Amino acid sequence: MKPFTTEINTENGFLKNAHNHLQRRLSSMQGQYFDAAAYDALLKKEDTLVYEVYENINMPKVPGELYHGSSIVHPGKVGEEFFMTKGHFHQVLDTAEVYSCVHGHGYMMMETPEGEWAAEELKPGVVLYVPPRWAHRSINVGTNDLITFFVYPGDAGHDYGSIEVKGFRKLLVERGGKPAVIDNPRWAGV
Ligand code: PAN
Ligand code: ZN
Repeated sequence: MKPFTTEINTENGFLKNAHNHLQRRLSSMQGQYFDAAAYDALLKKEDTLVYEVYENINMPKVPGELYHGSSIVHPGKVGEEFFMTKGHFHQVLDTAEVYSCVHGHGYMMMETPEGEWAAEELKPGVVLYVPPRWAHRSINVGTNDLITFFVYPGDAGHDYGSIEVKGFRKLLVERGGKPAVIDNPRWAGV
């Protein structure tokens, strides 16, 4: 493989020459938002685009490679809960990831299989290190697109399994006009 460049548009997150463009609409996030009635009502109106990812993943799936790209979470809410990515553990749990925020305002919600959790604020200039073993989900709490640039090892893979079933332990919702962390009522054992 030869060196190559791509170019990120810091206003809209578009990654020129990206190998892959993924779009996730509300309909592909069934069961992910805690307010099911609000989800159904919103989906009835429109199958809104929630987030997009431009990625360079055409390299071999080996630890020495670095998959990278941009993630754009559009602004919006389902009930009180902010628009967010599905979120995942890495399939190879012992792999880390770096996120750099280039636009907008959000949080990264994170947790380990052992029950630790953390929510770090994302705003332009912030570089976040997601250590090995920490599941991660980007959440847009602002009124503009939340745009991040991410880099992770080529062998990491994605494990959506447990999060699709019960979500993260904590949710980020709007309370009194501000983002607030609450317990996820759907989380098994709660
Ligand atoms: C990112 C994420 C991206 C979309 O590339 O995959 O932000 O989020 P979901 O994969 O949770 O839908 C990353 O963390 N890769 O490892
Ligand atoms: Zn990841």
